[in-house]
Amino acid sequence: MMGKLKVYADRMSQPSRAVIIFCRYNGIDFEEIKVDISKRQQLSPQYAEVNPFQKVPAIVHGSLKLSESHAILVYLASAFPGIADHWYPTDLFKRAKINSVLDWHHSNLRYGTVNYAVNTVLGPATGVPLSPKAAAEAEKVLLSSLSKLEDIWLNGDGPFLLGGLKPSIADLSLVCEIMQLEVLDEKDRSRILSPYKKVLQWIEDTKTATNPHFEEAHNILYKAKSKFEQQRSRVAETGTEPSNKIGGHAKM
Ligand SMILES: N[C@@H](CCC(=O)N[C@@H](CS)C(=O)NCC(=O)O)C(=O)O
Repeated sequence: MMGKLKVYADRMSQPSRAVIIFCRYNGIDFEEIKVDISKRQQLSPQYAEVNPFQKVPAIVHGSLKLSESHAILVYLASAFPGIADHWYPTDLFKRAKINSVLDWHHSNLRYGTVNYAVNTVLGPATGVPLSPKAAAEAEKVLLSSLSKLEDIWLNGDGPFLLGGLKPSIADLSLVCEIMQLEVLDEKDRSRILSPYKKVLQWIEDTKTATNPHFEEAHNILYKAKSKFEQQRSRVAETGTEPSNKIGGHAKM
């Protein structure tokens, strides 16, 4: 018999949140084991036994140890009974298109989002200096990805990716990614996202479709957002750099 599913995660990590929300929404019985990136726990020898790549998330299910959130979501949607078909359809054409979105995500939306957030906000909190040049390059990738989302992936009849009427694992993964932009200065976040009306609506639709689990998993991010806002107003008032840190020496 398979033991209980173990999910190794840090909720400040967007792919970790996607896996947690999927498990919670679908009533999968699992144990969440926090791997605190701010304490560099992902680099411990114990965690390397679970995931030799030393990133979160990862799962252990029976003798299976699995890293990479997309592979994890595909496995969970396929291995657990009673998961609604819309998450990862059995129809091969639909499944292939979802895989296509997931592959695209890594080097486009995720690349742009992570590098923009690290180089504008998360950097100092994670021991990495801000780089306006790297941020400008990341912004180009991010804007191009958002416009591809708007014009191509969200160009179907339904409210979700590929014209879906209900969310798939790709909706969950990509929306969790974009949510990382919550930590930005509001004027940057709004400048980046506000031109993409379909994207904004799709974020809301994905939240609604997966709540209360979506908001519950994002609470930590909302807390970090307000901490960063307070830091920014302190810097604006006093001209001094923030001393308190959120996160670790890692990419979120
Ligand atoms: N492609 C991987 C990305 C995993 C990843 O980059 N995780 C980050 C947190 S979002 C991490 O563990 N960073 C720790 C580090 O770089 O040391 C996935 O989808 O699971």
